[in-house]
This record gives sequence, structure tokens and C-alpha cells, in this order.
Amino acid sequence: MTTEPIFELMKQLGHHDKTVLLRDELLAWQETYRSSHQEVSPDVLCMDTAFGQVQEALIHPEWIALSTRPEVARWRFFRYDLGRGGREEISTLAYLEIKEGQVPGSRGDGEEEILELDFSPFTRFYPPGEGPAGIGNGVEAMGRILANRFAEDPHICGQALLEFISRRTATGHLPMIDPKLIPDLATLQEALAKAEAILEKSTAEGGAPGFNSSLGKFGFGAGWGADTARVRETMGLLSRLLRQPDAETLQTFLERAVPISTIVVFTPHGYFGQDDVLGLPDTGGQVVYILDQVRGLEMEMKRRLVAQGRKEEPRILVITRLIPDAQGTGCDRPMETVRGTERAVILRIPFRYPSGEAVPHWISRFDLWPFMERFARDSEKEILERLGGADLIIGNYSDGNLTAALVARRLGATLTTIAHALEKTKYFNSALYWQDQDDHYHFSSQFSVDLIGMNSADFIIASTYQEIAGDEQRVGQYESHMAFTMPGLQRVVSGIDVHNPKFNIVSPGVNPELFFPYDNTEGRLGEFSDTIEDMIYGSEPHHGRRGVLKDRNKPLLFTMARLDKIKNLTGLLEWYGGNPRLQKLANLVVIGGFVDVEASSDREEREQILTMHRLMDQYGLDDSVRWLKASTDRRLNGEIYRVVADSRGAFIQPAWYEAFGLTVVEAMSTGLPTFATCNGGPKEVIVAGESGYHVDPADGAASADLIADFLERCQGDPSEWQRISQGALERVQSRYTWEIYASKTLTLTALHGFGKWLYRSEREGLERYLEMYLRLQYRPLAARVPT
Ligand code: UDP
Ligand code: LCN
Repeated sequence: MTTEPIFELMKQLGHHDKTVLLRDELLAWQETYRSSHQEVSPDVLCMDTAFGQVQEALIHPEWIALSTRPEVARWRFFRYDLGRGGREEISTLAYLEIKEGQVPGSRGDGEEEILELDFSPFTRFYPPGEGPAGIGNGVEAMGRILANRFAEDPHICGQALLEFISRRTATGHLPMIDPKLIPDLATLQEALAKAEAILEKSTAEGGAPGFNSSLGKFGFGAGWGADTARVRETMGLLSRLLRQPDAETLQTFLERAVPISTIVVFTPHGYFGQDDVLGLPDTGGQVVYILDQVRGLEMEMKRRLVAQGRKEEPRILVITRLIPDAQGTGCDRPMETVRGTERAVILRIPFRYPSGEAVPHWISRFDLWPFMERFARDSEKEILERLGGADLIIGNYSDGNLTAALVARRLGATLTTIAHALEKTKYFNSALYWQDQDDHYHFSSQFSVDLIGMNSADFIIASTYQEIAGDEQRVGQYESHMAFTMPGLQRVVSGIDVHNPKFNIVSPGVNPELFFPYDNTEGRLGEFSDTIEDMIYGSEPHHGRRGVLKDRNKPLLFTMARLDKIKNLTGLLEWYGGNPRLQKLANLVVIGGFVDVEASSDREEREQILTMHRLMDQYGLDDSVRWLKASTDRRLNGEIYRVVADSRGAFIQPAWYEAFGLTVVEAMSTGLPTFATCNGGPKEVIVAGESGYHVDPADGAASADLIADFLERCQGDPSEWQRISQGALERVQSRYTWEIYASKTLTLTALHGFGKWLYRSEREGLERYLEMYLRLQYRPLAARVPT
């Protein structure tokens, strides 16, 4: 018999009329119970147990099953017998089986014919990191793993490294070593000693090394360095690595040795273009992210290739979907160069019906599964024709990650995937109740694709720790894929382990030419003054705006996002409308979607537009709120943030959930104090009280008060505004820049490129398992999605 206090709570919970309760619901229930049972000790009424926080309860009149989280990304499961009073710890598998039984129509006895998935046996070749602190620090973890392997098995690893740098790659890089002259480690060590002696002499004499003629005869080829000093250093690193391997030497050697000149980026869905697309359905931060990312990568690739003494020029191909009926966006153009780069190109390839005919119209990101495999094959042909292969393939979002995985497997390229936003955590219990919404969202296909993407990836890029493993209170997006079940479809016993060293926090930045501090008076874009004046204060009626600000002396509160439900712009309007103090202190400027409902063809957006109008009417906000339709000019937008900063206002990002939130970093980069959602990336981007504040979308009243308090404090003491503004600038400059991003990504490509080579036979099992899953599970599911 258990005597745990929580047992009492479980007995009471047994009367609940729902069968599955998540943590927030449990806490709400606990609160209600507590207020009506004040005689019971608070210790008894606590969802934080000796086994960790309770995350979920499965409820049955005779028993309760609990999932608990003793620490970030670790889980334990228990079953309480309410009749006999016992508690037993149960396995993940047993818990998932019980959980399935909570859904009407499922048996829950483990006997149901259902695909059971377990990726863990295939990923053991990379030992997982120890605890929560190591999660997401893949550079360090991989360096350590590879160096340990080197120390254990110097001959096998040394030979593998020799072969790795002696290959002529499909992308045309000349090898660093001629395998005919240096076939084995002993010869390599001898050759290195001779070369180092020559280089030492050459350095002492102050002359050029006459590299090709003097070192080529020993078997050394391209890529050792642009000058004598660098060649010497690189050779020194290799000698040291062969004598006494350590993580730092290995990382530095690989960073210098691995040539990366061709990158393919997949981003099929939405309207991917450089102008007039932001704010359209499925078209937001991912587009901005990729355009800035390729600029950063091209620069860093070039820097590294030059330092290696290689002649190759960086080439980047961004592959997206060609939309014949492009709605004036330019997404019907097969090719264009990415502005601000020398050679990065956007290549558009159409989706095709089985007949071969191109799909003419835009397709929601939830409906494109039947087209993906064909799209991958067509893309592969283009890549081979244009580049011969790829050193790195980068996937974006579920569809891009799938395509990238398929193509990378066939080309043998290093693969990284970027989720941007995993849909599973955005929707309430979306896996358990998948059948209720599959006609609309097709999560049966998408969640399968996500498993394929994340397990295929050599390394995964995440924008924040939050995205991988959440925090003490909240489960991370990737973490939610560790174990889950989709009754009747698949029981995922181990989907991904977030302790795997493949996980890396590599945060994006902003384009500093557009998003720079408001007090950089020389850089300010005066040409937009009149336009912005008219946008914010103009009184001419206009179908793209509503509301005219009556008192222009007040600071401005500003928000800008797609008019998507999850962005919660309507929520912000309600917070503002419901708080007269805030209305007195500041005006509100909202940029999002369309103001004219007839201009929108997206169902969710239309609903939001109507709600915006209803709230404007209900609270009578036409004198203090200016609502403008989506603004797609990025230079103009940069200046808007700064104009808001001039007014000593603030940026508000009220989303229900935000994976990262580029607008948050954009605002902060201009020195605009920012209040952003406590759910998701912004929780980590902003240090509350230092570089901004967090708002809770579930508590609008408190959020509105927090903003009003800040504005009042600033009225009394303007240095308060300056303090947060300065804090925001320092925070982004130290962490969120594309230089840091590009350097880390290329280092990861080098480390994992070698890791992939070294562990290629161990990986083969995983590849086969994934292939079978794709063919037997994903393909029929995708075929069910209507075209
Ligand atoms: N954006 C824009 N105009 C709009 C709405 C958004 O230029 O009307 C830009 C915004 O500046 C940011 C991106 O679109 O660069 C949105 O990215 P974020 O990560 O904030 O959200 P997402 O849309 O990706 O969910
Ligand atoms: C998608 C989102 O929802 C945003 O939170 C991110 O900032 C954006 O992608 C870029 O990664």
C-alpha cells in the first residue's frame, strides 16, 4: 500500500470526467480542488512529486496513470491502483498502450495491431550526452565523441581520416592527399615529418614554400592553406592528431581541412521570394531566415575556402516550389539570384501530378504530401546537373526536411534539418487525437515525415534550447517526439533522443543593414519618413488600414505578424481594449494580414480579420489603435521599429506559442524594448527585466498591466527605457548574429562530414529502417491526402 501524499490526490482525480489531462489542466483542477478543500494540507495537493512534475494523467475509475518529468528531457511513468492502493512504475511502452485505451475505439491492451517504432537501437553509435546541461551543445559533444573514438582506436580512425581527406568529392574538390603516394598511416606520418621540415626551413628563410613542387612530390595536394604559416599549422594539427588525439585538435583540423563550397537548401512550401511575399499564408520568418542565412553562409564559405588556399567559389542553390499561378509574387520565375550574394540562386521546381502536369496553384503546407517524392527526384536531377552533388544539404520545415533527407541519402551529402516550427506541439494533443483532425491537417503524414527528417539528419539545427528540450516547466518541441502514440496508426516508443549529440543550438540573427539601432542617426532611412508618417498617422480612408490615432503625443506600442491565430494579435487587441490605463499611456499600431476581409483567401486569416474588426468595434478603439495590412518592404519595416523607438514605445509579441520569433530579435536590434510571449523561443531570447519582458498570452490582464507599469516607470524616469533598450541591443549582439550562425554551421558540417564517413557502416541499419518506414508507412498515408 502506498502512503504517498499524492495518492490522496489521485483518488480525487479519479472522479474527473475527462480521461486525459495535461499539466495545465491538472494545475487548474488542483487549484479548484484546493479552494474547496482548504482543510487538506498543500503537501497533499501537489502535482510536483518525488518523481518529478506530473505532465499528464490518464484517468480511469479504477486507476490513474501518470507521466512525470524528473528533469528536463527525462521521463518516468507510474500507475496507481485506486482500489488496492498500490503504485507501480511502468515502462514507456506500457504507458503508451494505456494511453491509447483512453481514446474511444482503441483497445489499450497492447494487443492492437499497430506499428511500433523504436529508433533507439539505430542511434547508439553516438553515445548520448549526460544531462540537461549538455543538450544542444553538439559541437562540443561530437568533438569529444570523435576524439575518444580516435584514442580508443587510433589505427582505424587514422586510416578513416586519411581516406576521408584523400577522396575526390562529387562536388569536385581536389583531395588533400594523393592516395597513390600516401596509401597508409605510416607513409603519412613520414611524409608529414618531411614536409614540416621543409616548411620550417622555408619559414626561417622567409620565402614562399613552392608548395606544389616541393610538397606535391611527397603526396600532398590541395587545401592545406593559403600561405606557408597556415600549411604548417594544418600539417602540425594532423601530426598531433595522429600522435595524441584530443577534441580541440580534431575540431580545428576538420574545420580547416573539410572543403565546403556547395550547399543546397530546401524550402518547398509557401511563397518563397524576395519581394511582396511576407505575410502571405505559410510565408513568414522561414523566408527571411533562409535569405539571410545564405548570405551569411556564402561569406563564411568564401572566407574558409580562401584560407584553405582553394580555388573553388561558394555555390548555394535554394530549391523551392514553382507556382505557375503566382498571384503577382514572382514565384512563377524558375530562377533568380539572391540579392546581397555573389552566386546564391533560387531555383523553382513545380510540383507535378502523376500525369507530369505542373500543379498550378498555391497549396497549403498541410496538403502537399502527395507531391514530395516526385519533387525530390526532380530536384536531385537539377542538383546533379548544376553542381554535381552537394557538400551540405539543409532542409527547412517538415516538407523541406523530407526532401533534403531523400536527396542527401542518394547523393551521400551531409544533411542538416531545421524545424522552424514543429506542428505537433502547436495543437492540443495533436498526436493522440490525430484522427479528429486528419482530414484537415494530415498530421498522420506530417508527424511521420518529421520522424524521418530528424532521424535522417546528421545534425539538427535548433534556434534555442527551448525548441529542443523546453525548460523545467515546459516540454520542448523535439522532446515531445521522444515517445508518443497515434492510436490505430503508430506507437512511437522512441522517436528521437534529445540527448543525442546531433542536436545543436545555432540561433539565427537579423540583417544588420536593415535592423540597426534607432540612435544611429546617419544610417536612418529618411526616405521613408513621409510614408511612415502616413502609415501611422494619416487620416485618409484606405482599404488597407483602420483607426486614426487621435493623440499623437503618446508613445507607440507596436506589433507585426502574420494574421494567424497562433500569433494572437486579436488577443493583444483585447488586452489593450480591456485596459483603460494602457490606452491612456500609449497608442497601439498593429501590422498584420489584410484589413479588408475580401482580400484574403485563407480561412483562418479571414476569421482573424473579422475578430479584429469585432474587437475594434466592441472596445471603441478607432481613436487609439491603428491597424495596417501586412507590410512587405523590409527596409521600411526596419525604419518602422526605429520610429516606434523614437516615440519611446515598445514592441509586443503576444503569440500563444512562438518557435523562435524573428520579429522579437528585429525589434531588439533596433533598441526597441520588447515584451514577448513566455511560450517558446522568446522565453530564452529575452532575459526578463534586463533585455525586455515576457508576457503570458493566457493572462492578458496581467500582461497589459506589465506593459502599462513599464510605460509609467519610463514616464517617471526615462533612463528606465534606456536601460531596457541597451539591454536588448547587447543581448542580440552577443548571441544572435549570422556570423556566429554561419561559422557554427560550417564547423558542424565538417565534424559530421567526418563522423558520417567514420560511422558509415553503423548508419546503414538506420538508413534501411528509415527507408522501410517511408515506403510502408508514409507513402500510403501521403497518397490519401487529396490533391
Ligand atoms: N513580416 C513582415 N511583414 C509582415 C509580417 C511579418 O515583413 O507584415 C516579417 C517579420 O519582419 C519577420 C518575419 O516576417 O522577419 C516573421 O518571422 P517570425 O519568426 O516573427 O514569425 P513567422 O511568421 O515565421 O511565424
Ligand atoms: C517559423 C516560426 O514560427 C518562427 O517562430 C521562426 O522565427 C521562423 O520560423 C524562423 O525560424
